[in-house]
Amino acid sequence: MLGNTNGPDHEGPLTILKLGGSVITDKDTPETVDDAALDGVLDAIAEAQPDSDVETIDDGHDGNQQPRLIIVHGGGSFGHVHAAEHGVSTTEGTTDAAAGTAIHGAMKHLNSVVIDRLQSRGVPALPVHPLSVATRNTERNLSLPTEAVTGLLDAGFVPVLHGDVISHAGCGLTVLSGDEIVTSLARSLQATRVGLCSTVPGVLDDRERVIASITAFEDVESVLGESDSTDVSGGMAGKVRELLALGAPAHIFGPDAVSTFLAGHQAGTRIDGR
Ligand code: IP8
Repeated sequence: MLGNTNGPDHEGPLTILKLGGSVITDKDTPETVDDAALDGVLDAIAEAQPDSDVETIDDGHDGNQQPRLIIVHGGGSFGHVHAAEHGVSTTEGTTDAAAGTAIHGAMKHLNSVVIDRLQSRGVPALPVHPLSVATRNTERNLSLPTEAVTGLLDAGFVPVLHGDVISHAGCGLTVLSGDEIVTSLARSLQATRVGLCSTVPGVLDDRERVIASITAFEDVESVLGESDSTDVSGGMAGKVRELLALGAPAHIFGPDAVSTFLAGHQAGTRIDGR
């Protein structure tokens, strides 16, 4: 469990923001970006950047107190369409390299759109492709080394990772979801705050109202239903359970609340199991 609120002493607070694939793509049309939605969230990210100039962010040996940001995005109509076509999921693998490049290639394409649009807004975004660094063992445990990400952060960049296919012992390649990337990085890098930008404005109660705060799963179990702890692919119950165990405050919110979240305020549902 993480106890810190600001990361290691010499580093600034670390925020991890996930952009849901359903938010930034048109889920009904294969490999199609939802331009208005993507531009809206990227505008909010650009406006929240304290200083987009890499050279002025790096202050050498004294350490970098600048807030740090990692962006992760999901697959939407890019990765998921190809994954479904090839029967690949977080548990069903493929040993077909062409299937792997079809899924990975679609995600790289979406990632390049996100990166280009962030850079055009002055955000020093650079890609980190999980396929090249992450793996799962036979017990399904994820290993996601962080050096590539921390190296970019230390140099003042904004790393942008994405759901992907990765090697999985005994299965060939399986899907690594953006949510898993977020929780893995939040733990290993002791994130200060985590935000999941989703198509819904938060975790909803049985009358479709946003629940402001969740501190224990029992509080929402009757509304969300049982969660299978092995369900990493999206159900809200599983998501809430994962986020409660994170050791850092997490928020689930809609696209309109990205600015609010990045400004450090309450956005959507705050989930904090500490
Ligand atoms: O949309 C899945 O990422 P997610 C990415 O975060 C692929 O679940 C490759 C389908």
